[in-house]
Amino acid sequence: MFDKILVANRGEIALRVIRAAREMGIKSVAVHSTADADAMHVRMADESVCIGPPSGTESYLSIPAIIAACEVTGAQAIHPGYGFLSENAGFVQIVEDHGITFIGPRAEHIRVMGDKITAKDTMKKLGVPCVPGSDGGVPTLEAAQKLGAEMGYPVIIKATAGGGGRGMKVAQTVKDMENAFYSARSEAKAAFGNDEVYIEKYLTTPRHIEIQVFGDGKGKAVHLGERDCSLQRRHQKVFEEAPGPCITEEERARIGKICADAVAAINYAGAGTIEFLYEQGEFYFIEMNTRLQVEHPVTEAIFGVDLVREQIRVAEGLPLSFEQEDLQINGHAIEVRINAETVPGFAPRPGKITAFHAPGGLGVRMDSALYDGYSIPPYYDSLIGKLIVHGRDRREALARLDRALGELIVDGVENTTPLFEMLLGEEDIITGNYNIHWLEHWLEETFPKA
Ligand code: MV4
Repeated sequence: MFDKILVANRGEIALRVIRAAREMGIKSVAVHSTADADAMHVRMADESVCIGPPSGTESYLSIPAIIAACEVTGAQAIHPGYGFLSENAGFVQIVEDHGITFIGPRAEHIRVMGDKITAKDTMKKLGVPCVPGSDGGVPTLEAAQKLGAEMGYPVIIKATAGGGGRGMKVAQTVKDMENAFYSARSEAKAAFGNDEVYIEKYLTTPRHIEIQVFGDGKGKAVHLGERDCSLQRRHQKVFEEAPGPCITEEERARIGKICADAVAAINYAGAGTIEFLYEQGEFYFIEMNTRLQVEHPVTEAIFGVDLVREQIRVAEGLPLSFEQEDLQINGHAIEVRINAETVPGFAPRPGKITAFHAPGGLGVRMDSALYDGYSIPPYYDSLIGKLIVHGRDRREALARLDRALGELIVDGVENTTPLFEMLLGEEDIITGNYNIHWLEHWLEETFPKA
């Protein structure tokens, strides 16, 4: 059993991990940059270590500083949160080489899923349905054109080192192929130092449905249903819900079992998310995330489980604390991301919080590291809070979201709260009738040329 863990992150996710640790009787160590000396995660942890200057590269991404912080505090394990070092296989290797436990999957699984061609090939062999496309990398324009002709347009060209929407180009017709192919390749080279690309049939109006999985690292795994994360802007999710408004119980059981069996077969350890595009009743694998995700609380709400506690248990070598049959969905949950950004421009707005009041009451959870008088530093992500509501059904969750947004006070910095008040008035949001393009179209028509 661990008696002390280090949290290699900041903001609300650092609090999330510190809270789980405390409930388990485990002491926590916060690390922080000089810009975060007054941050809530530093106050809430049992101990803290300053690991560097404001820049993320020199602090939360500094592997030597984090390993040293573990050594001076005697922390036996590291929880990476999301972002930063959470999907860095090299970091995991170094952590393990120092006799410290990484709370997350093995380096090998992070590496496999980080290369999107290898991830897809692995999933395909494990029986997970994938988007039709090239078998592996496409080395030349001629090969790309041949595939386009065989598959039919539109097609999408993706960087194997990409993910999360970076380095993708759509070719609507054969005429676009030359441009799309070479620009995808050169963007990939510039962004990732790897110009390998692959090609898929482009799905025009899918939803983004992701399946939460959890493995014990010893061949056992479960799924915790899906989240619909289709409401995104420039590949940044803004609103997530579980269960997916368009997914039937039969579809969930079928794709869920496929995903749980796949991760069980590779002895996957801990939390993972298998991302799909969903169109006309079919699931198409696109990527797997080997971390705890920002939107994990909607899954926690409907299943009544603590996913961070479970991650820590699996890292300690304990079995999963639930079987698939124990996992029953109760009601509906929605998360909205409160970002310190303008609406509708989404320009970052760091600055001082002059008043903060978190909503409360039945079915309301606010995960935030804000407090009155806190200054949001300009160096990091603009996520300042997640409001998660849970109701007996989707209608109740929506009503509760409306009520909770009314109680929320975040004064001093512009933030995305007004966006959600507007979205709750939209028929398509009320009925769940949206896809991955809905939000950007709505923003364009609601805020013309803004
Ligand atoms: C696609 C696609 C359509 N067809 N692949 C964007 C992020 C990355 N994870 C995969 N992405 C997409 N892949 C095929 N074959 C459309 C997208 C996409 C998207 C996916 C999920 C959520 C929002 C999106 C917004 C634009 C494009």
